[in-house]
Amino acid sequence: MDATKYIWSDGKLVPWSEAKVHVLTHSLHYGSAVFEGIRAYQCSDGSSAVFRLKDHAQRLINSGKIIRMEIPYTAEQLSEAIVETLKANGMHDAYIRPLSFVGYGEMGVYPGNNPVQTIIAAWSWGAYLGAEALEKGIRVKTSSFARSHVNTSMSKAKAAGNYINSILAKIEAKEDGYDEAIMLDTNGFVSEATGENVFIVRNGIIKTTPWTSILGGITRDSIMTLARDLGYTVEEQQFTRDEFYIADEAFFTGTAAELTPIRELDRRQIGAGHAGPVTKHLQQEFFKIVKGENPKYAAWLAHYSV
Ligand code: PPE
Repeated sequence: MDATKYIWSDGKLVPWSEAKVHVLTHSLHYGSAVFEGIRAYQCSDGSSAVFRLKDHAQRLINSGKIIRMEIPYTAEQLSEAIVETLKANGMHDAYIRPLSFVGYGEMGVYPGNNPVQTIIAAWSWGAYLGAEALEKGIRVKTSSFARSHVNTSMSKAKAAGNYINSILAKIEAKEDGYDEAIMLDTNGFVSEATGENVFIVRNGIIKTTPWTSILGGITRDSIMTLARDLGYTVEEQQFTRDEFYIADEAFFTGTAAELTPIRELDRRQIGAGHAGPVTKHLQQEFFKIVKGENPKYAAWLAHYSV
């Protein structure tokens, strides 16, 4: 990651290298932080736009609510701060990382009256799973680690602590020679990947896992809306790994991963072994939307100029 100029820190723009915390920061010890991943894209008309800015800001607040962390900003205030950060850094496109965390004060699991701090960083982040991945698709393995039970770690919160589960699965997948892992839920159904939601296409029907043990991905929601608008049937339904094996197409969605095709799961080739026609269609239309080339979805874009 290349440094940019400033990080927003509770209302102040701090030089990148000076945005620091104490080593006894509560969140560093217990994972008591919530965060967002947001992308801004340069549009075809030369302007720039943050994709679904308000929805991301609101999800940060919701994540805080779930883990009993009160973030002292409204979604509007967070959205303004995000745009301010992009402008201060002169960024036409960016990956944006807001983070709210429990700061220095008392130690112990109980967060007590420790301050809740918020920062917003932005940097350039290219294709998350590699430049070729968006084109050719990736190789995936079913993790030996299950996604947490719905009453274990509150997956609807984008909480730092939840990512230990993802880190375990990601290390295992990488070391076993795969690009990414999918995790099953504690009932054995496909849940999501380490930082992406998952879709399969079979017999013309698009399926994604229901909003149970997964993060409610904003890209997932965008793709479901887009696909339905394009006339596809989309079902939020549980499915098993063996249904995945015989899917015609499969892909991941996420802010970082965008729409990444899956060409293999557990050494079974998925469909033709490269991005299928539905995947390609949705990917093309998605990239048009984020670049402001489809006026139908103008409400998803928060334009700004640098
Ligand atoms: N599930 C998980 C567990 C997840 O972390 C993400 C985003 C998603 C689904 C997709 O959500 P959305 O971005 O709203 O469509 N993962 C973020 C972090 C990735 C990272 O390595 O850091 C992201 O894509 O920004």
